[in-house]
Amino acid sequence: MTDMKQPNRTVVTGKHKMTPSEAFIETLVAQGVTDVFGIVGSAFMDALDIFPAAGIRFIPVAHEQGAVHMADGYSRVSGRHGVCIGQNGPGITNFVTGVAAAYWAHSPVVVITPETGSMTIGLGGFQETEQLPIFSKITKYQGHVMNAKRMAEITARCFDRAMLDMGPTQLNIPRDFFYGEGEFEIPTPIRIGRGAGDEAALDEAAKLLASAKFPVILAGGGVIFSEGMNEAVQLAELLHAPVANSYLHNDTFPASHPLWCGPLGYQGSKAAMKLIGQADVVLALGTRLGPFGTLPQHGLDYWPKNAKIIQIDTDAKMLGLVKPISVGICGDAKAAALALIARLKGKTLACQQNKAERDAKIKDEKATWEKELDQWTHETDKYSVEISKGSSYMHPRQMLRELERAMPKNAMVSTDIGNICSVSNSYLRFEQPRSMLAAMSFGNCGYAFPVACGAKVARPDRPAFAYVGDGAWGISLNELLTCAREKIGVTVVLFNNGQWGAEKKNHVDFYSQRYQGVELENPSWAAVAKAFGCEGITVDKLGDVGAALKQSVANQADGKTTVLELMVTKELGDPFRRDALSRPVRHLEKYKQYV
Ligand SMILES: Cc1ncc(C[n+]2csc(CCOP(=O)(O)OP(=O)(O)O)c2C)c(N)n1
Ligand SMILES: [Mg+2]
Repeated sequence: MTDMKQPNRTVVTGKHKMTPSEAFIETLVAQGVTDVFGIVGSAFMDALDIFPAAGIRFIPVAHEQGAVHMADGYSRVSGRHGVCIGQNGPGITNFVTGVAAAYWAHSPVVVITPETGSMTIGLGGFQETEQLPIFSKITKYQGHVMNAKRMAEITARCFDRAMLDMGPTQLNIPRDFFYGEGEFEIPTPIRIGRGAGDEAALDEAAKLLASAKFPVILAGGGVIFSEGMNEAVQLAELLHAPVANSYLHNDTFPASHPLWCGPLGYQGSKAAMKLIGQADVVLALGTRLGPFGTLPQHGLDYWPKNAKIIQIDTDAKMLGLVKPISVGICGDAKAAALALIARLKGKTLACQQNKAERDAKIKDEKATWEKELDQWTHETDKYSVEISKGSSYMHPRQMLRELERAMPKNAMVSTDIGNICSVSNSYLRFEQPRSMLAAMSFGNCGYAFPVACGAKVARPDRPAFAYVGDGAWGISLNELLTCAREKIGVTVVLFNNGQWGAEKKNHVDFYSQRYQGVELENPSWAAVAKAFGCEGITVDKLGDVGAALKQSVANQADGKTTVLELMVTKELGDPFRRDALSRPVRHLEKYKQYV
């Protein structure tokens, strides 16, 4: 092997003779790329060869879906691009689920998809499929290099557009286009500031807020993307408004703040729901008001029907899409918050007159909810009580409370799709942004673990945790290989209840407990982790949860991943989709008993 020099990250300026591979790599460096996730393939080997020289780490994964999820987690905690690459054909089709998940998480992931060679495309050669249609509905932009001389231009555009539209973009490159030569100039990255939005709309919003008697702020993902948490805090304090987090964005407002009320949505905070239910003006700051995140929960239909809604989002198409609004502002959450503060500061605000009264309500609702959570030690429906009777395992809610207590303050936590992961929503509280990495609206099982791995690569200084059910674990556990090989130390908090619980809950509620494919027979997951070269700890007592979590954090510092296998009962919390299921109706005689 040739002795390699130190990497050089100085991008060439002006026009230079280069190969397209060089132009591609120089553009990556210009865009600040230091890490790329993927599986090696002949399609991009010419470029891969010079990754080290450009100071780019290639992180080989076990499955390409894992590569996209890692790129997603990486971008969500760093605010930088996540990047992944794979082999044309099967490597690229393996990306699909990860890209759809990143799309709905608004993650600026650049998905590099080398394609079959331009001279043979359409002949049905090896590893050929049309790679653009597959991603057309789950990317913000698709760049196709149709001439090798445009390599730098199209590559740069994919990076620029991922940030501009906050979502994945695809860079499709016929594999023969890495070869050859040309005169290239590496484009300077284009980053467009968004600003606060329309002046008249901001005036109107300020007017509504100034006259509000019970304003409530709903802090969404835009607060994070705009780095606007401090501004959200200032605005909330000025209005003395309670603040709810939008669904699965529990890290948009510091949980220790007296105005914080917790998340809305599935398994969210009753305090937040009851308080927003009383609002006369809601300031939806940086949120698209996704339909799933505002559904009735805990028997509370909390969305305030008569309140004036001010919605701020950088994507104008989201304004008023799901919920009727009074004012729509196409703007950056941070800049818009600052513009509203400037308009409201020093003014007489109706909401300041009755601040003490509102304060008392906030305190009261929060205390009531905390007390309810403390006393909610197990699920109380008939099925849950019956199934957990006599079990020596932990009740999920008690276990989640223990995890909450033991969680380091600067933790990054990804959560999967499942019943216990969903229930964890009530117990996940954060002080800083870029900390909660839930599987967002795409809702795919298998998201959390690789996302935590990617987050750890971006922020090795912060402890990383993945909350995963034992079913979803089966989809994602192959990335233990990546952790062991690449010395990525995360903690897998694995909820072992021996079932695909979230779906089983539907069998319980709607199908008279006729179970189909929901029981899981598991090996010892701790032993499996060890066989992969990672650490594994099985915990079945509440008293051991904190110490085990602490041990796993120490292991992270040594670059070791730990699977904490938490043995829990089979009880189940509220279902995901009560809104979308009905009791079965059968007309044919042979199916009549299936009701
Ligand atoms: C990729 C994918 N397949 C299937 C589903 C449907 N699904 C949603 S939740 C769930 C069960 C999750 O089980 P587990 O991970 O064991 O967590 P638990 O519900 O038991 O806490 C399934 C199968 C999904 N969301 N994503
Ligand atoms: Mg399970």
